[in-house]
Amino acid sequence: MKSEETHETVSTRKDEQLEKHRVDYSNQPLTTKQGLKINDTNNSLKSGPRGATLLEDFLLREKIHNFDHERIPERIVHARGSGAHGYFELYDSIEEYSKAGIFTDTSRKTPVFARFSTVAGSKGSTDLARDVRGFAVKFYTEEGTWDLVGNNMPIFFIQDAMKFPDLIHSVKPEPNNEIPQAASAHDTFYDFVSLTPETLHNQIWVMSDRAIPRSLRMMEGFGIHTFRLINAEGRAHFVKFHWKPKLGVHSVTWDEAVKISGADSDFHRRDLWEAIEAGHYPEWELGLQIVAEEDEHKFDFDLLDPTKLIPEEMVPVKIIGKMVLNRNPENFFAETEQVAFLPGNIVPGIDFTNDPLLQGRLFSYRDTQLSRLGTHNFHQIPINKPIAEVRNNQRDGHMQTEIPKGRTAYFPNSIGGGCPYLSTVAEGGFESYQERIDAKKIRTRSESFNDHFSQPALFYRSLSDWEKEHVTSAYSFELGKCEIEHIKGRMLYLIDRIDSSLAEKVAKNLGMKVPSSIEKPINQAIGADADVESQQPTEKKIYLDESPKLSQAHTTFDSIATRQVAVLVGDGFRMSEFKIVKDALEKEGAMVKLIAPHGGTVTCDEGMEHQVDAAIMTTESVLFDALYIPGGEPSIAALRAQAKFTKFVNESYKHCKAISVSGEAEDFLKHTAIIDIHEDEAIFINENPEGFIKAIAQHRNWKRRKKAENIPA
Ligand code: HDE
Repeated sequence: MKSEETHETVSTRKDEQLEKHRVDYSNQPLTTKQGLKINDTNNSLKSGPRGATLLEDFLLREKIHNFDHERIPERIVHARGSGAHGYFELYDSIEEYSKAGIFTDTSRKTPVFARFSTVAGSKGSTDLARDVRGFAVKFYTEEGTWDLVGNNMPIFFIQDAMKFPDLIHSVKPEPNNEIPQAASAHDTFYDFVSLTPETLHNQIWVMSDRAIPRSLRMMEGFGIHTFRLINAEGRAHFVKFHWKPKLGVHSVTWDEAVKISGADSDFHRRDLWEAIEAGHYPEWELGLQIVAEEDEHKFDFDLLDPTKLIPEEMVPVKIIGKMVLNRNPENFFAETEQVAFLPGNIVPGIDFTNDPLLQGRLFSYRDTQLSRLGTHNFHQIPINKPIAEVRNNQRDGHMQTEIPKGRTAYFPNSIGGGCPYLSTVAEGGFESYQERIDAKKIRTRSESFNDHFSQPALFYRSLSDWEKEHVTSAYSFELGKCEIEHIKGRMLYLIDRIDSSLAEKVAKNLGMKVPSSIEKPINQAIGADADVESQQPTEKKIYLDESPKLSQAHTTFDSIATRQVAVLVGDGFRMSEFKIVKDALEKEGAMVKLIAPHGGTVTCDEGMEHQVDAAIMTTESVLFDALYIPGGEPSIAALRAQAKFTKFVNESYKHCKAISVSGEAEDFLKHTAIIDIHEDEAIFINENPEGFIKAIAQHRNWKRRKKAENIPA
């Protein structure tokens, strides 16, 4: 912080910094890159009106040259992403654990930029792929930038960075035909997974609803690795970082995900953008699981193993602050595409551990920016620029945008007065945590990492019935897409070691039997030199019966804020009924959208015109959370005249959504595939909106699911 500044002014410093780089072309003449005004940007310079284009045409060359180079390589993983600006605010100081300014100073609002992403798909792939979601946050703190580069699942597929290229090569489209895009359901992925049982924990999370979120605003985030917090006395505690969404953790069903991919493949990106534009700022609370250094070995798993989580029932999450995202980027490329996250970006008060996955990431992210952004000066790109002052002797290279003054670019120096000078720890200089190490240099995996079945089994045991059914269907779908029998067999063998009832159900769907043994050692992937025997997976342990916090059945169900409610109407719909429901829904923050047989406007029975949000031919039920149909004879007749309205209702029912109807709309329901309109807890007929609102907040009426499965939509 500069001496004349307060924390309040610092909180806007990132925005002020970005403002210096923003350009506004309104009311300005068009120029070349050299500032030359131009009078024609539609025609090239030719030898006569029908003649050849001349090489001399510097205007054409400059324009096409720029165009030729507009794209940069997409991220090798996490290519598809959406970002937003916001701030982080601390509730109470945790100086007992960390000396970081962001964790001790409650008067600060630290600017942040967050980017959410899928992992496997390309930049233009669907948002609704079954996949892990990236959850990366850049904190522009006063002591330097801290990046918390996490995912929406608390564990990872592999234990050592060395295996990352193998994992990613196996999940990406197959190299011979570049198929399938943004999908793990293919042979190479399951070949790798079935030979690498450490993947099974993250794998079962990907089979769960966590892999198909309803919204980026409705998913948790996790730092995954165990990190360290360091206090002012230099004492360390282990820590795991958690982001808890204020709106709870909610997902769509696989059937919806497949259909959303066709109806609006930007569904998550649009949802985030529109929520922020509408002033419904997404919020997450930051929580910490803190473990004393002396308790490092008291768990049944290794804290350094990134395929393990610490159940919240064993170490509760301490909520310490919140992140609010309140501003969309001005320009997708300049901000969301060029943002460069580095797990190695830490500040005094936070430090790494020896987690071998984290250790490898410390190299990878800096390195990858070179091929993506083309220069080691990527920290000078506005979105990446720290708000803390940057002064050092690192010089030159591609796209150096600063002009360092003076004769010296080395340390120590006397000509430059010894500047820039070093800071002591007391002055805020960074000092790595002094960890005692007494070991052999060795290329191996710790035996304490060998338990691959206990936690996937704990996860599965902790799920509700409907979540378990979704996991079963997901495995059946994914393995059903594999063509090679022995790969499916190996997977069934491994799933059986997680949970036999799950394996039996999946095997039945595949038309196979669960094998009692497999031919090759499970860990053949370890390699010739490794001690294969010592690294075989151990038997499943049960150290906790269930961890309710792992199930989405125990998330927050108290709000319908930002939920999208479709209202099906034709001309002549009954205004008095509609108004009561609309007002009640909007009071609770829901977004009410009119869907009509045509675009433009619809006229209600009171003669007023209402703007249509979407004509039925341009939209689908899967883009909404709930459905309301007001009465009015002509309106209902208009809905019946287009079969897609019936499909809309059938699908809303199939996906277990809350449905409310009034007046003649009750009759309309009788022409759909719904049978028991009077018995369903989330179908409301001529009732006041309170029950409907509660049902929307419940997200889905899973009790309906068996009947819903029979709907042929
Ligand atoms: Fe990444 N990862 N990763 N990763 N990762 C990248 O960095 C890598 C891992 C994560 O929105 C890349 O700048 C290795 C775990 C997110 O820009 C690359 C290993 C976790 C993002 C890379 C991992 C993540 C990335 C590609 C194993 C959760 C997107 C572009 C050692 C804790 C950040 C880039 C954004 C991106 C490497 C494992 C999360 C290639 C080598 C574990 C959220 O550097």
